[in-house]
Amino acid sequence: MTEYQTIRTSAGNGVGWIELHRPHKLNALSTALMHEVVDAAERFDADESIGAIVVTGSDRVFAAGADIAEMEHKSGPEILRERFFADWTRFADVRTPVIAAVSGYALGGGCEVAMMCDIILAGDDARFGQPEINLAVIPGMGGTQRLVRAVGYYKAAELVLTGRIIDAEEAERIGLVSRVVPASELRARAQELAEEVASRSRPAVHAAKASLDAALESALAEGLRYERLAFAGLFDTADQKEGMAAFTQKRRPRFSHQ
Ligand code: CO8
Repeated sequence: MTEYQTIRTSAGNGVGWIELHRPHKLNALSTALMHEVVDAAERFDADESIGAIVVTGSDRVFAAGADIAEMEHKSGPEILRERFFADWTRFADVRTPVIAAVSGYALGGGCEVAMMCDIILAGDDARFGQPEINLAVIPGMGGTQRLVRAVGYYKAAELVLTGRIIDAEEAERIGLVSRVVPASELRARAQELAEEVASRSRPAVHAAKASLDAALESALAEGLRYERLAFAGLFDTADQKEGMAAFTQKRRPRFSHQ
């Protein structure tokens, strides 16, 4: 495993874990942390043995947002010239499904990182919000875009315009999280869920993730065309033959991920 300063990584049973680890700064997302998360995610993505990635924080905090101390004195042109935080798009672009396992605060950039993931599993102590308006800025890592798509315009507008922090129950009710579990079980449940995804045929999983992304990024007709082509493409995989043969032969499939 690579040595990282701001995250910890581990892997087992087809699942790669990325744990945000800046305990004294509530896992504030620094540039260094972004580079390490992107590096770890891309390494797991390139690893044939990994079928799902989990991103998590500590029990107290997933991430309290972008590192305010790092941003405080920047000018607008600097943000643009340095392409400040632009590399998070590489994290959002990995083809392997990513599960955010959120305990405690997921605020600002923390909430935005969670929304870059495919599934958000929340401990019952989780808190979500886009409080940037209190700093006289706005979300800058996709918050205004992904939150609208996740929960609809009116709820997103309320949260972004007031900076209100919501609990896990409300986040589930409005569709921001996939599922709420007892905080004490969060890691075990995330591993179980990730193993379930990792056990499926990788080509099908990658095609499913890409098609789901197309739903967020394109008009319906375009998305339907994308899905149809992706569906047809899977009929050239060994796993499709195995999956359908196993069904007709009433046995469990053995996927080769080819
Ligand atoms: N950045 C830097 N340091 C932070 C951050 C942060 N976002 N959040 C907490 N910390 C630090 C505190 O400064 C403190 O450090 P120290 O002990 O050295 O003084 C330590 O973490 C502990 O924090 P608190 O004492 O504040 O802990 P509390 O339990 O009292 O409060 C909160 C917890 C409520 C989470 C509080 O820390 C808080 O409100 N944090 C800031 C939340 C926030 O505003 N987040 C949004 C940040 S802006 C953003 O994410 C924009 C992303 C888009 C960037 C796009 C660029 C192009």
